[in-house]
Amino acid sequence: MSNPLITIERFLLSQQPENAKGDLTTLFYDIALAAKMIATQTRRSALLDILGYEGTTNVQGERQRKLDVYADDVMFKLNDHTGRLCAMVSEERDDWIPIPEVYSKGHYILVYDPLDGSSNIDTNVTIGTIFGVFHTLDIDQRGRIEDCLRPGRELVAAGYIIYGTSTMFVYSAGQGVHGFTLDPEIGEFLLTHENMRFPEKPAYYSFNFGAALLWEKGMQKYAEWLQSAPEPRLSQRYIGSLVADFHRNLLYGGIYGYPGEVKYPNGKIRLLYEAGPLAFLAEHAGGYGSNGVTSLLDIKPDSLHQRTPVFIGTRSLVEKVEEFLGK
Ligand code: AFP
Repeated sequence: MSNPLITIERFLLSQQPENAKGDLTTLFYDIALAAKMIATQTRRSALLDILGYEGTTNVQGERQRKLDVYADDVMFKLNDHTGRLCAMVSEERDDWIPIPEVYSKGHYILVYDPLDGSSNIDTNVTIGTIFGVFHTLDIDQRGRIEDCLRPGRELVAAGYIIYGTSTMFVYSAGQGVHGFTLDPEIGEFLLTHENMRFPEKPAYYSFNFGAALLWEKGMQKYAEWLQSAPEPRLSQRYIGSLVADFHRNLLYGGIYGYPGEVKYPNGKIRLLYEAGPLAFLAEHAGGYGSNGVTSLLDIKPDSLHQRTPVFIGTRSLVEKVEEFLGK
């Protein structure tokens, strides 16, 4: 018998606890809608002549591209008025985002990187959106900075959207990691990857070896180990687009790493809305995310856009980094 066709809506409803109000379910549904809008624009971007720099600089000091701005706008506008959120944090905005007073507020905080890997856009390389969801600390308040500065361990859900040869929505609300593929003809996400787990035997490692001479000794030794010790031999694959590298390693097994180095002494990846949500997904798929010393999920950010070294993927490979960096 062939597999049943299950839409994202049907799957989300089937996962919803009986007494739940459905706020989280509808939040996911709106993020899936954002995914469709961003995917459509991404596919048409060259045609619409919107590629190129926007001319503004975001909080990371990186030049924003028009698609980043569009993706940020879509995420914000689909979520500010729904009454489900009490705050948001976006990679593209300096400060946390309160819900406008004219709208009612809800219990959740949404943190997101609307378009990660945007330096790859002009070359048609896969990019992604990352998001995480926290519950408010005080249900009677409208949302405060302390609701946003939270360790990944307190996430109630996380996910990413990957804009590749197909568009996929991957999420976990703590009961497995599930992936849906967009059928562009009918505009629906269909369940294609139920209960994703890192395979036992990894296949890949993903580091920017262009920076290897700038890494600390322990990191260089780990790289040597990766290149010589594992059986069967691992292959190197590095896209330089976090979601794409993470997604491939989730499907085939492997590790993505961005250590500290001279240009980025604390690593390049952001803790709150990139490393934390992906570490949450990794743990729910049998993997692990670390800063080289401790779980990424146990680090409470001091600031919204804090960076961290990241090692994430197959548990045994990530634990090995901790061993080498601890030596
Ligand atoms: P951009 O959004 O500027 O393309 O950065 C992407 C990213 O944060 C992450 O997705 C990549 O893994 C990493 O940077 C690549 O950085 P390097 O080019 O230094 O390897």
